[in-house]
Amino acid sequence: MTPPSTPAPRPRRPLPARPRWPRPRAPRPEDFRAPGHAPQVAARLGLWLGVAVAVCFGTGLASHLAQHPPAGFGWPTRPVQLYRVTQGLHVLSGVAAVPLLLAKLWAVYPRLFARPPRWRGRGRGGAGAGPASRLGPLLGHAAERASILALLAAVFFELVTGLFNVAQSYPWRFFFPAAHYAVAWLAVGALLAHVGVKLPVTRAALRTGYGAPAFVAERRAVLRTAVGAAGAAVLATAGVTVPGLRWLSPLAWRGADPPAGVPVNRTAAAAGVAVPPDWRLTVTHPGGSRSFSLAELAALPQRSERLPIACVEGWSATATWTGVPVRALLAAAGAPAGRPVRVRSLEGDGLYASSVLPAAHARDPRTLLALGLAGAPLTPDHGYPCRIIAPSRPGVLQTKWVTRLEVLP
Ligand SMILES: Nc1nc2c(c(=O)[nH]1)N[C@H]1C(S)=C(S)[C@@H](COP(=O)(O)O)O[C@H]1N2
Ligand SMILES: [Mo]
Repeated sequence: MTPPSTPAPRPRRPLPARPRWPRPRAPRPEDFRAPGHAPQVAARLGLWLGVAVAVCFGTGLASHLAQHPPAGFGWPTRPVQLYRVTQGLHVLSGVAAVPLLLAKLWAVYPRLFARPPRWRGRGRGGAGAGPASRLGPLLGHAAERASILALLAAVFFELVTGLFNVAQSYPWRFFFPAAHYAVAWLAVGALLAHVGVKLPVTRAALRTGYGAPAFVAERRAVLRTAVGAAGAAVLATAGVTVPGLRWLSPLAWRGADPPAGVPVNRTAAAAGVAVPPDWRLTVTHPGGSRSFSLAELAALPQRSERLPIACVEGWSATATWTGVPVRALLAAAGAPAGRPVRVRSLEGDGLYASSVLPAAHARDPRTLLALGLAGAPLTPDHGYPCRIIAPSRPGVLQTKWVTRLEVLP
């Protein structure tokens, strides 16, 4: 037996040269090649978004004025559906803005990778230019970033808090109406600055159609998808306020509650309201006062009106309310006409425990102290024994469980 021969060592082949990967670097705007990232798309999305935001801001301001009328301003009582329409537009334009904003962000986010102009080295100032000539572009870049951050923060805050509000969820410590109103001004200021800065780019992008013919189809598709998504979001929620659309709106946050088809925003139990057996309505005015039992109110001439409750949360519902016209009631109490009236409820405290009927609403023949809804006495949750229902008025001011009307001097 011969021992197994050990094979002669083969000559070592040299390892292939290690491939030289390019050094990793941060992405640049040019790396994002999808045709949808074009200024032509961003400009058009910006227009749609601008319209949605303008409607949202204008109607939001209207709602603020209706709830907190400054001296000398009177929110009109006609058309009867006015507040319902403005608040519906407010909430639905906000809903439309969500997909539009996301699409706009997608279209422009590659710009976030644009690098600030160089501070040292080959500056833009050219040979011999000192650092001072480079400070301008650098500051400009920083200012642009800061303004976009402010714009996004403010708009996101408005859309997110608005959506939480319609869902009646308040997972924060601030007071929603005040914060939502204040930040709206920040958002609009930042938006106006942004539009001003971007106007030349936007104009140029709109003038060049969709750009190179090879990209037209895809750029159009991006735009259509975004606008289609906004439309779908509106239809999916519009039934909350548009009569007849409820069947189409699976995301409507309020339905038509039986039996009257009017949702209940705050139940009597939630408000801690218990009607005492000796309940009376007191009407006071500078010249005296008078009180009425429920039977006495029911014995006054009654009037029925089809009027909507239009909640600030965007939902609305029309129903037939029956009761005593407030102006007739004030006259029966010997109160002077043409004055604003404070309405107080049985709710001890709470933000909506009282409201003020402006003079125009107090003398409007369609403003009722309602005792009934849809042909039946008010249920406790809708405001038994009586509640205010006035035309073109935010729901939050349609005070339930009324116990006192104070004609203001
Ligand atoms: N006293 C009192 N009235 C109130 C409220 C309240 O909380 N307390 N909520 C208001 C709000 S926000 C709305 S939208 C309407 C809803 O009326 P409804 O529950 O009969 O639909 O009542 C208003 N009246
Ligand atoms: Mo409301």
